[in-house]
Amino acid sequence: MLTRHFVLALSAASLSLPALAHVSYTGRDLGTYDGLSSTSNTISNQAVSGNYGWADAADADWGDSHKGKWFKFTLTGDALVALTVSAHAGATSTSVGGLLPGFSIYQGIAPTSVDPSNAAVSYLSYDTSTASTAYKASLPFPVEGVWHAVGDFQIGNDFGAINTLSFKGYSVDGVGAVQGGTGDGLLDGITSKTFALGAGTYSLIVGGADYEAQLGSNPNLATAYGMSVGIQVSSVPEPATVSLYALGLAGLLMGARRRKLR
Ligand SMILES: [Ca+2]
Ligand SMILES: [Ca+2]
Repeated sequence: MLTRHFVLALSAASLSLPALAHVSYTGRDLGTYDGLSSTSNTISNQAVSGNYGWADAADADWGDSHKGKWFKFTLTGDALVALTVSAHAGATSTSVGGLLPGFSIYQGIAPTSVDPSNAAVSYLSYDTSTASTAYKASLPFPVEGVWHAVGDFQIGNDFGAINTLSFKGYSVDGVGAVQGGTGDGLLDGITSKTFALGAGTYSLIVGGADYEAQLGSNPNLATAYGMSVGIQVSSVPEPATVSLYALGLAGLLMGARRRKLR
């Protein structure tokens, strides 16, 4: 359990202090897109602690946000957004391969507050902050952490800021029922899904989908599992195009029917 409540924001010229495992998007901003053209981006060499975070957060008592890796992206207009999370194929100096990825996306981001009396101090969001603790106390059931992998949740910081993350969907590696959801049909270390989204800023939280891996007997409980995350943004088909297509299809079907009736 981490007890650090804030990180010092150093000058832009110097390296920032590690944010430990509080919610930070540093180095994990997938970009800003207008949805008018097709474009893509990939962030590699990220890692998450343990192979179970997503599945644990998809169960009845939710999960620890520290067991997910947080990314963000911004849309300035409607877009189709395809997200792909892949396990690293093999071990690296800082992580192993073998992640069974699950991810959820939400509209909204975990707040970071800059102390108005001391601009050098910023407060990151985490599960046991004062704001998150008050939120947990307001829930009608006990939770392990504030991360809800298959629904809305709130997370905040010690400065009192708290945001709702509005659930938009998930994708999880596996076949058939996976804790909290349905697998993508192929257990291969990759999971991908396309979402139709409107303008806004979104969080993507990635974690492991191996529910049993959280058992204390698991020797890899705290092992870092490597991943890469890809985003492919394309435009939403124009309604006119869709209806013309639909009209064309209807025409073809009518023609086929007429031929059949003859
Ligand atoms: Ca749980
Ligand atoms: Ca898969």
